[in-house]
Amino acid sequence: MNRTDFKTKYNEYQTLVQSYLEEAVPSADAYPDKIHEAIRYSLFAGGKRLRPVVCTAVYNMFHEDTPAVMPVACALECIHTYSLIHDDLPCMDDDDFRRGILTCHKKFGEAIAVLAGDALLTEAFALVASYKKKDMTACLVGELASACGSRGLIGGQVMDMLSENKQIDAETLRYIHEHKTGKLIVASVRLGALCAGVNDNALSLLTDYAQMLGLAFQISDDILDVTGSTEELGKKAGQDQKLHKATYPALYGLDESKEKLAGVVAKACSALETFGESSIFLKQLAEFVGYRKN
Ligand code: GRG
Repeated sequence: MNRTDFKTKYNEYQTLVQSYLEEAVPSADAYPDKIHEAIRYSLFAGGKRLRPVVCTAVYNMFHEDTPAVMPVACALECIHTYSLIHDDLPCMDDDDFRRGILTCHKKFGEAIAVLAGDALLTEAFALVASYKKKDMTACLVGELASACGSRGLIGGQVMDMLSENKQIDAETLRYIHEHKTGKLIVASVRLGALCAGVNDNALSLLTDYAQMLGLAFQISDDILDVTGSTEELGKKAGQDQKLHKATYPALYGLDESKEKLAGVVAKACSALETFGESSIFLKQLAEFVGYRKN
């Protein structure tokens, strides 16, 4: 699969996700319209749709009926958007721009932004519960819930906040990355695999891949905050340094961070070796995630 084929496939998955979300989320004029306007404002602000694309691609390695996994894939985007809305609030990172436009609280006020995030989190579980294989509902809900709770991304967010303006060690940095960003990416891969009904061995290999993909995502996010522009990122560049955040460049410097990133992308790819040809898209996805521009 060459670069163009990869991009075409990625766009194909993105389009499926976009269409499903359009129908799944109440229209902006549905009563009470203020909350639905806010939800749609953030959800359709032009994100990469990485998590649903990952989930869909993993499912698609084993099954051709790609639309079947959409409720679960789209649930991941709802969770992701909720986390961004809450992360941007004045009581957290206090950001004015996200995905190139005003943050939800800047546009709709803090109370509506909190509620829009809450509604997206809740809606995500309704979507997962609507997955057609009803004997899998409890397993899928459990997987997603544990990725989102205090032992998942909330735990990572807490440690990230508590580490501001502090010198932290490599172990704490790893905890933050594994939880704040990694858990939802790992859940994206595992949910796609569980929906596809893979065996334990395949699930374990895909989980290894997912852990490396999550780490690659976060190292590259840390690097982009230093090397990217506000225009490219759609949010203010240089914020991590300004807030004295725990990051790879802060702990290891830029050059060593780039070396570590290359190692992690390579490990992600090697976890997929046994899947052969069918894993080419996921391998290219690891490179895309590691070396993206936003
Ligand atoms: C529940 C408040 C709360 C936080 C949990 C996930 C998380 C912790 C916070 C999200 C905010 C954040 C800046 C996380 C770090 C990296 C990240 C997830 C960046 C944005 O993800 P992309 O690049 O964004 O996939 P797009 O806009 O493309 O979807």
